[in-house]
Amino acid sequence: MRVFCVLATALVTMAVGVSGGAEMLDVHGTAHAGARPVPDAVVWLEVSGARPAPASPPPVLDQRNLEFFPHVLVVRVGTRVKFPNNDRVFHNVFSFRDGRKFDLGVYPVGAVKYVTFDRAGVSRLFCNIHPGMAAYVVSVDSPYFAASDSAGTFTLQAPPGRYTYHAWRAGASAVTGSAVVDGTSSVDVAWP
Ligand SMILES: [Cu+2]
Repeated sequence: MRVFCVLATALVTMAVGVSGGAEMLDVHGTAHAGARPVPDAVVWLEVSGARPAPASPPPVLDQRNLEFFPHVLVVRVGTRVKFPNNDRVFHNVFSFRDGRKFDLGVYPVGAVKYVTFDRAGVSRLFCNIHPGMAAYVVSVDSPYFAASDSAGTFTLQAPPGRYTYHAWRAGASAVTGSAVVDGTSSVDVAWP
């Protein structure tokens, strides 16, 4: 019984977090293209005058087994992203086309480098040693965002209200729509 109470309290705390005095609710959603689920879709809620990102451990875009992980990382504008080499071989990370342009050079196993994504946009990342390595960093001008999992589902946290959402996925046009955050409504993100 005691274990159950502790667990129940933990679940409630997770579902209704408090951030800077504003109540935050979970919003669940699915991303799909026709009937097919879309993994690695990025969804964010439009806000004006959002407060600066709180200090937190930097999100990680890892290098291991000759891959970047995650394949798609979504961060808020101004976020410093950590790029460790946790593989068994040298890697390089560069982005030259869109978004944040940089080249971290070739670096050895165990080394860590950082990039701050200071503007909204999509950065395409590659390794100049391994042509098969590719990833995206999507930086959004909102504190309320999520990326979909392999089943196309996602959960983001936001204060209650009505929002416009934006959604991105690789190789398709961005879509937009309305989202209600009330603790029960879900968000359906659909590409044709
Ligand atoms: Cu590489």
